Parts: sequence; C-alpha cells; structure tokens
Amino acid sequence: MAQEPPASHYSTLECWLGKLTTGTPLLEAEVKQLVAKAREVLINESNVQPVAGPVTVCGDVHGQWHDLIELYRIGGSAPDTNYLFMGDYVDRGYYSVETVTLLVALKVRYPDRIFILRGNHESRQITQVYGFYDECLRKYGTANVWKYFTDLFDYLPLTALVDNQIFSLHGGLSPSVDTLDHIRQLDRVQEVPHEGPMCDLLWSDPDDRQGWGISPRGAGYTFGQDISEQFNQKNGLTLVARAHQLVMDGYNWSHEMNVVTIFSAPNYCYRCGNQAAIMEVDEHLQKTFLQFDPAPRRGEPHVSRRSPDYFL
Ligand SMILES: [Mn+2]
Repeated sequence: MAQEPPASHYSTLECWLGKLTTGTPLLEAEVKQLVAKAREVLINESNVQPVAGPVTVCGDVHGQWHDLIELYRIGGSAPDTNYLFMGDYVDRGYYSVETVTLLVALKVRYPDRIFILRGNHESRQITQVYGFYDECLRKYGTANVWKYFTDLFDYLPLTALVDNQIFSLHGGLSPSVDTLDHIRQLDRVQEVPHEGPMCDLLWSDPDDRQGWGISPRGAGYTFGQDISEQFNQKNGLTLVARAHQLVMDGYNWSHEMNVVTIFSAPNYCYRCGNQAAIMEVDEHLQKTFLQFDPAPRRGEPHVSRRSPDYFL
C-alpha cells in the first residue's frame, strides 16, 4: 500500500489552491515543488487510465482561467464532483499559467478524483508558438516555469477509460492502433512525436468521409464512422469522447453517437462566440450535457452572444 503523505503535504496544497482559485500564480519555487509532486502521481497512471463514474468529462480550456472557475461553479467543486479533463489547458487564452497550475494542484490534492490527460498543446514545440512560453516569460521573467510544466506534460496519460465503456482522449483514433492494449504498451514519457500512434491520439479528428483521411492540421488523421464503429466494437466500448475541435454548442455528437466532441472554452480566443459544455456521466453511464457562457473578466463588460440582457 502507498505511504500516506505527511499532514504538511495537504496544508501546503490547500494554501496553493487558495491562491490559485483566486487567480494568483504560485511562486517559481512553489511550481517546482508542485510539479515534482505531480510527477510522482502521474508516473503511476496508465496510458489508458481507468476512471470510475460518476465523472464529469471536459474538453479544451486553453488558458481561459476565468471560464475554468465558471466550469467549476456549474459542474460542482472538487472533490464533490469527479473530473476528467481531456487536454489543451495551455495556449491561446491569456491565463495558461493560472489554468494549468490550478489543474495540476487539484490533481495532486485529489489524485483519485481528478484526471488530466495530455492534449496536443501539452508540448514543448506547440507552446513556443501559441502562447504558454511567452506567458511564462512575461509572468516569471525566465523560462523555468515553462520548462517545469513541459517536462511534466511528458507524464500525462494519453487516454482514459470510464467504467470500461467510454474511451476518452484529446484527438482521436490512429490507423496504427486497433486495441486499447496496444495503447497501454506505448512509451508515453516523451515529447509528442510528429507521427505515429501517440501523435495520432492527440491530433486526429472524426470526419463525415469513411475510412482514414489526410488531416488538414498536418498531424494525425481524419477517421470515418466505419473506423469508429469498428474500434468501439472491437474494444467493447459504447463511445469515444474527445475534445480538440471547436463546436459552437460546446458538444457535438457524430458517427451516429459513436463519437462525441466536448469543448469547454466558451467564446474561444475571446472572439469565437461559441458556448462551452461539459458532460456529466452518472453511475449508470447516463450522459447529461451542461452548457455555459463566458465568465465576466475583471475590467471588462460581460458581453454574451446568448444573453444580451444580462447587463441591462
Ligand atoms: Mn487540441
């Protein structure tokens, strides 16, 4: 049996969570400590991490910390609600530091209640282009915090399996992966490769065309309903739940309900006008979608496409 952590472990984490839930970044030395604790938790998780229902499944957050707090308000706080986040915590939004630090701290505080998978943005290469690297430099003055987190990202599980039925991951299926056992055998502790099974799981998208297709993203593949049906049948699954694509209602069924896309960044990039959603899965695997709009940010008027009378 694993050794109980000392009481100071919890009081330190509670202190950090107090800061992080009010939007205060941790000090660089605190991030270093947090990441070391997180590595010890994540290294023991599987590439296909088992998750028990009830659990609330979430898609991309992309540095929209205010909206992550709104997600918690709507979905319920940890540890009363169990969460499974399917990647893309950083980049695009302006609060990647606050967002990823909060999620990692929750993971360390409640390791059996919160699960965080790897998205294609949890990568050294992508974060140098889309915002997280620059944000770390701006907020800390050095790239150390970026280095701590991107080193940690190598340990994030690639996929999860909810009650042996719902296969969850950031992107989608891979032509080089037929079975969950194949995924379990991958060596995931590395930068996201440019091709191959690990890349595909984080980059692929479902498509209306049958079979495998070339992805316009330049990584991963597109896969048709025939592929989803075969994969679900072969692995005894009822559903593939994934994120990675902006969908205007926050969730979108495809492939005759073999696949669902969940996107949890409302008004993505502060201009897309989309709703966000999360998917509650109960102990009988019944699914309920909760949609939400952007949270007001300090110093800005709350402008929502859906409820223009909010500020009248
Ligand atoms: Mn993505």
